[in-house]
Amino acid sequence: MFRKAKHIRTKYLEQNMWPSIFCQACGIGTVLNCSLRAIDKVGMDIDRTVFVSGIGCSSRLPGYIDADGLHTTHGRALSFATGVKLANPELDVVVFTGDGDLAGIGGNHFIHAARRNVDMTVICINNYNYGMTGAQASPTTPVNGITMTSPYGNIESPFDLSALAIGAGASYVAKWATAFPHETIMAVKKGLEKKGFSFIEVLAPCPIGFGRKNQLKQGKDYLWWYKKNTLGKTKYDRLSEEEKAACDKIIVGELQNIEKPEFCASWFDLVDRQYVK
Ligand SMILES: Cc1ncc(C[n+]2csc(CCOP(=O)(O)OP(=O)(O)O)c2C)c(N)n1
Repeated sequence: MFRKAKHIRTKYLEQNMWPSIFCQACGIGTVLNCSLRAIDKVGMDIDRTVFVSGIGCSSRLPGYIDADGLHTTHGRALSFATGVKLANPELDVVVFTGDGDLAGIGGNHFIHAARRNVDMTVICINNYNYGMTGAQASPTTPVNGITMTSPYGNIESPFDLSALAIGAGASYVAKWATAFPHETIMAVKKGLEKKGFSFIEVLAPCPIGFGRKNQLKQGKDYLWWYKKNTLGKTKYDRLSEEEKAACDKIIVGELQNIEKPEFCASWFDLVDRQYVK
C-alpha cells in the first residue's frame, strides 16, 4: 500500500509544489490522488497528457502534476481544453474544475462542450461553494445551505451537474464522492478510456469554507454525510416508481455511457471529404 502511494507520488507529482495550498481535510487532494491512480491504471503517457483548469482551489490541481498544464481564466477551462484537443487530437486532455468555475461563470461552455462531444475527461470537484474567494454560494449550493452570500440559508435551486451533463449530451457521466475513493478511481478510469466528452462529478469536503457553517466542521463529518445521503444507481434502479419518487438521496454511480460521434473525428472526416481528393 505504502509502496504504491510512494510510486504515485514520485511518478506524477511536481515535487517543488509541496506543501499544498489546500486547507486541512479539503477533498481536493483525494480527487487528485484518485485521478492519478486512474491515470496509472490506464497506463497513460503523462508526457502526452495536458491538464487544463480554470480558476479556484480545485483549479490549482494541474500545478501539482509533473506534466504540461494550462491554468486558464475563470470558467474557460473547457474552451482552452477544446482548443488543445483540436490543435493536436493525439494529446489526452484532462480538465480539473470546480462547481463555480464549471457551472457558474463557465456554465455555457460546459453545456456546449458536452453537446459537441469533444474527447476529454472533465473532473469536477463539487464542494457546494466558491471556496477560493471566501465561500460564497455557487450554482450547486443546496437549498438552505449557509454561505457568505446566503447567511440565512440559500433560497435558490441548485444545479445537478451530472444531470446537466447528461441533458447536454455527454458520452460518459458518473457521480461519486470522496467517501468512495475506489469507485471514483474506476469512474475516472472509464472516463479516460471513453472516446468523447466524459464528466466525473466528485462531491468533496470544504470544511473551512462551507462545512463549518453547515454542521460539517471536520472531514469525517463529510464522509458520514456522503455515506448517509447517497444511494448507488444500481440500488436506485431496483426501487419501485413510488420509492423512486420518495427517494431524497443523491444518486451516485455511472449515470450515462453512450456512443455518439466524437467532435475531432467528425471534424477530420469533414475535412477529408471536402478537401482531400
Ligand atoms: C472573471 C472572474 N470572476 C470572478 C473571479 C473570482 N473567483 C476566483 S475563484 C472563484 C470561485 C471558484 O469556485 P469553484 O470553481 O467552485 O472552486 P473552489 O475554489 O471551490 O475549488 C471566483 C468567483 C475571477 N477570478 N475571475
